[in-house]
Amino acid sequence: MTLPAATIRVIDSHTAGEPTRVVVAGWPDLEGSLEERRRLLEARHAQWRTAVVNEPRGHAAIVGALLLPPADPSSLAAVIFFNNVGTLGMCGHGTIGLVETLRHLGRAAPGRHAIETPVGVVEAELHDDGRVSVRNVASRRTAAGVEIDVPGVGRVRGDVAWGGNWFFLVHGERRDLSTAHLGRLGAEAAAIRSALAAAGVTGDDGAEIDHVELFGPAEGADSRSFVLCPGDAYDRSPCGTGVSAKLACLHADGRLPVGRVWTQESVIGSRFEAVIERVQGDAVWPVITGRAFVTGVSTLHLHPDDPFRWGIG
Ligand code: PYC
Repeated sequence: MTLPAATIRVIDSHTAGEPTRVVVAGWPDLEGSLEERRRLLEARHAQWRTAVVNEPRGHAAIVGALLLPPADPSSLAAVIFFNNVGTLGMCGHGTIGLVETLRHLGRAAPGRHAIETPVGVVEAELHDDGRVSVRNVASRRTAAGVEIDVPGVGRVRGDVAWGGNWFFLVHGERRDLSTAHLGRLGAEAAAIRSALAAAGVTGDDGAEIDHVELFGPAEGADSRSFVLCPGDAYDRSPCGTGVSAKLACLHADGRLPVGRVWTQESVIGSRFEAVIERVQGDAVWPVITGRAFVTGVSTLHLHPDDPFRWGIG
């Protein structure tokens, strides 16, 4: 007897060039708090994750967003973000993509909406013109001027910061942040990430620093960046959680007051506008604004005879 193909309904979008694939239906049930469900997704549903975002249905740059009913009925949604290697605490571009997807489905109107993520509740404001502003979780720098020796790169200095994920923000302004140098940028950033792990440099409670940011000058923006994501894809957008981490570092250095707009450009030239809305102690509350566009509405088929039904890798 041939088993029927499992089907998963997804909606694809991109935010400033970075793809998000929202899973609308077809994922097996997960029980518990959002953090417990995130751990279950990692431990027991890894093959569903790889089926959705990995080749042959996806690719390394796609961030998946499992749409779930919120614990608080006044929230718009709950979400667990994931990629080709695991789950993410938060995702700025993904939240913008999720809100645009819900707008496309007729489930989000302009206004402010709470969205539950494993690292806390964020607020997404859908503007009349289609832009979305994400009031992210409290972000902060946890270590400044960390120096490490990176094999093949040399001595590197940077800051460790939390913006919903853990980041290492490399000091210095480089002039080679362009798509012509993606291979070299990715290799250097990956070498820095490995050197941090080898040197025992972590986020809070030993958390792995799985994102690395390189910075350079930009024309008509405050800064340009290259962001390496955990599965080695680079972020096509300026990375919402990465910009949050950047704002925390700028504020800690006395370089960005509350309320001043910071424009961050990605390595492909797309932009987010960001602002620190409030500060308490060493924590800043960033608001990141960008726009997403729906690019596809599909049903993924996982045929039982397909040797790659669970994706490659
Ligand atoms: O926008 O926060 C973000 C993000 C994280 C990983 C990819 N994009």
